Amino acid sequence: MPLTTERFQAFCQSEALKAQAIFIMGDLFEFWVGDDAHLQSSYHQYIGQILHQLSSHGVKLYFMAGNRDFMLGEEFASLANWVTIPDPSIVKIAGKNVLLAHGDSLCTDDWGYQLFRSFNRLEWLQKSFLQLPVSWRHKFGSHLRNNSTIKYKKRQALLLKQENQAVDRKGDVTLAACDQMTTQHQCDLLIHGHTHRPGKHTESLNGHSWQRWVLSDWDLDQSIEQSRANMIRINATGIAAIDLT
Ligand SMILES: [Mn+2]
Repeated sequence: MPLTTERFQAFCQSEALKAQAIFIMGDLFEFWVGDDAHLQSSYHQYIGQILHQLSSHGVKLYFMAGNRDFMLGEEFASLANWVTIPDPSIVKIAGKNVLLAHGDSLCTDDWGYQLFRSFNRLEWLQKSFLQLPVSWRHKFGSHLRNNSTIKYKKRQALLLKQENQAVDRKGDVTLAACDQMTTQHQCDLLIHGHTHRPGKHTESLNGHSWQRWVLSDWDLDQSIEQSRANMIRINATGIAAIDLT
């Protein structure tokens, strides 16, 4: 994704420099099958160096893993010079408590995925996986990535035809999961990505309400009409979604 990569570099060297802190909300990479498998690639080295450069200007970097790069480890973290934070996390930004989540754990209508997620987060399973040869892991990672792209494209096609409401629901967060997370963490401002449905929502369930901001994914390697990349900026004047295409 050369154009997307180029925009990310420009972002790190312009917009991001104005911030005190940057929170990367996961799925920075298409897939990650262990630091040793990626740190030999010049591409991943390069991304790490761009981030390191940004942090050397005094911008604090935080990373929350997504469903594609949850195996990102300490080696890359020290290359990028970021602090890894758990999913979800509460952070205080410009005096506001903000609940940050990648978003996949909120898609509770997709129980098949949730089952897969509960398996792949097991520490012993990850450790055994990392024992496999790098080439096997790469094959496995790209296989999963391709499957998920096919699933996503099918979902988008059905959405266009508006034929299948159930498929539509599986790709989005549920009201119940958002209610549960915001209640548990006593925070009524939730920010996540993952669903590819950028927006701002005011939602409520049983008299409890919260605000939910959704980030877009980044893909500038599509046609101009389909290009997308945004960020959410929080400062003393409030919260704003900013288009970066
Ligand atoms: Mn994701």
